[in-house]
Amino acid sequence: MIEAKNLILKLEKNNINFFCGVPDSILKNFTNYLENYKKKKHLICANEGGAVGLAIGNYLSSKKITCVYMQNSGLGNSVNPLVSVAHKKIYSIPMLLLIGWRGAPKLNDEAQHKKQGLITKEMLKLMDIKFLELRNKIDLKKIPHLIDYGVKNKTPVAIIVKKNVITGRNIQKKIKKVNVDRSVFINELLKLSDNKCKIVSSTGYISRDLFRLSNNNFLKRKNFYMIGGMGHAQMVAYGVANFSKNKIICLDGDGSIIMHLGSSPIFAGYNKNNLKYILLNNESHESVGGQFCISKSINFKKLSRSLGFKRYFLLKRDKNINNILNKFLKSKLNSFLEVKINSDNLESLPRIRDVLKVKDNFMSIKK
Ligand SMILES: Cc1ncc(C[n+]2csc(CCOP(=O)(O)OP(=O)(O)O)c2C)c(N)n1
Repeated sequence: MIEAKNLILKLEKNNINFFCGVPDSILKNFTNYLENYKKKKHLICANEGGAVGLAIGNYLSSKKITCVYMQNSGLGNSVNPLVSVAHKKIYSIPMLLLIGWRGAPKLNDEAQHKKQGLITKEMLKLMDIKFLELRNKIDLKKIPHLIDYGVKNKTPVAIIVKKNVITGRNIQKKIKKVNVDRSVFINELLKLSDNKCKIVSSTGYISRDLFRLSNNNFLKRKNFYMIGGMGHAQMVAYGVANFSKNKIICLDGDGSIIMHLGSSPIFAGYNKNNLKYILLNNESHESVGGQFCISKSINFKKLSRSLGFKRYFLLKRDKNINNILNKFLKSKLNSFLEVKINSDNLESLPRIRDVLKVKDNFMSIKK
C-alpha cells in the first residue's frame, strides 16, 4: 500500500507541480490530499479531455509537466486531445496520467467497468503511452524513471493503479442536512409520477438509489440506469422521448451535467412536452468521495434560462417536495427542476448487475 501523501511528494520532487483531473473512488485518498491545494496547483475539471487540455496549456507556458488524474472510464474522454494534440507525432507534449484501474482482470467489479478494465492497458499501448502499474512502495522508485522518459521523449506517460493501493487518512466530511434527502425525493418522484413515466438516471449513487427504491415494483417502473457514460443521460433521455409518447424524465447529477454541458441546450431545444429534466445538486462528486464540484458557483436558474428551458423550479426543503414536484410534473413547458440535496455517503446502496434485464424491462421486451 502507498500513502497518498508519499505519492504526491514523490511527484512533486520530480518536478510536477500541478495536478488536475476528474475524481475517482480509487484515487479518493490522492484527491483528498490535494483538496487543500490552491487553484494554482490543483484544479478539478469538467471532464478528462478538458484536464488533458489544461496539462497541454500548462506545458506550453511553463515547460513543466502536469499530473492528470482520472478513472479509466474517463480515458475515452481524453483520447482525442491525447492522440490528436499531445502525441509525439503532433505537438509532442509530455504529461503524467494517473489512472484508477476499475474492472482490472480477475477483479469482480460492476458491469460498466468490465470491458474498460480489460482494455485499459491496450488503449494506452495503442496511443503509444508508456505506463507502469503502481502496486506497492517499491514501485514508487520506478516513477522518476517514467517521468524522465516522458520529459526526454516529450510524450504522455501513465501510472495505473488498482483499488485499495493508495491509502490515506479517512477524512469524515461534515454533512449538512439542511436540504432535501435524495432518497426522500426519489421516493416522492416515484409516487407522484405514474408508472408509464420512464426515468433515465445518471451515473453513481443517483442510479443506485433509484434502482433500490424502484426495486419493489421492478416490473412496473421502467428506468434506464446510466451506470456508465457519465454526462450522457440527457441525450439518452432525449432519444427515448423522441420516439415515445410516454413522459420521460432525466434524473441527473451536477457533476454529470457539467461533464458534457454542451448537450444541455440541445436537450432544452426538444420541442414536444413529454421530456423533463431534474438536477439533483449536492455541489459535489458524491459517489466517488464527495470531492468539490464547480456547480457550487453556477446559478442554475439563469443557466437553465439561457440554455433554452422555459421554466425553472427550485426545491430546497423536504416539506415542499409534494407541492413543487406536482407543479413541475404538470408543467406543459420544457422545465428544469433543481433539487438541492444533502450529501450522504451511502456506500451501501445496491449495485445494478442484471443490466440486460434492465434494458428489456425498459423496452418492454418480455422473456
Ligand atoms: C467519464 C467518467 N469519469 C469519471 C467517472 C467516475 N464517477 C462516477 S460517479 C462520479 C460523480 C458524479 O457526480 P454527480 O453527477 O454530481 O453525482 P453524485 O455522485 O454527486 O450523486 C464520477 C466522477 C465516471 N464514471 N465516468
